[in-house]
Amino acid sequence: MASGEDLKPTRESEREGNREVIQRGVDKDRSAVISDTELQQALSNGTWTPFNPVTVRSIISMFDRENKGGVNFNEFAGVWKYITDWQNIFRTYDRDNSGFIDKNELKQALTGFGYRLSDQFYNTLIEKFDRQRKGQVAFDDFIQCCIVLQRLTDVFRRYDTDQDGWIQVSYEQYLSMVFNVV
Ligand SMILES: [Ca+2]
Ligand SMILES: [Ca+2]
Ligand SMILES: [Ca+2]
Repeated sequence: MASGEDLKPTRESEREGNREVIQRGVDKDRSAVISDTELQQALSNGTWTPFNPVTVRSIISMFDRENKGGVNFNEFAGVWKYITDWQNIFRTYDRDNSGFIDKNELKQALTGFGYRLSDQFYNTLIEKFDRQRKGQVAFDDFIQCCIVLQRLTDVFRRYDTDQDGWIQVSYEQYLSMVFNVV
């Protein structure tokens, strides 16, 4: 980049009209498609560890309409907005600005999204999504936690037609439910 323009996506994305600059920077091999690897390299989870590849895959597949294993520049606009929205949410709930979401912050976030979960279940969530074994979750793992929770809840709701929080499913229904998510 001329004039030493900073390509850091987190900062760029906050400015309107710079999406094209970001896209060119992220599309390292100039294929006009942004792959998992290219997106992963462009993203930061706020620590020195690589951005969760499972989260990257989830996000790409949400916006990749033709199943091409990446997103074109048009779809990338959606990807970038999605990630920026999550960044804002993460910052809002990371009350102590630690760069991590601890159990209480996660509780406030998910309660804010409308989930009603027990204290014990928050321990389960942290254990499951805390890839760095810090007892709290980084940005990428926070997104992953929310995506998985949302998908599982959607599947559950489809069966819980009377919305009482209970479902009765057969073995094969149960398998289909799980296959919808994994
Ligand atoms: Ca590419
Ligand atoms: Ca925090
Ligand atoms: Ca029910």
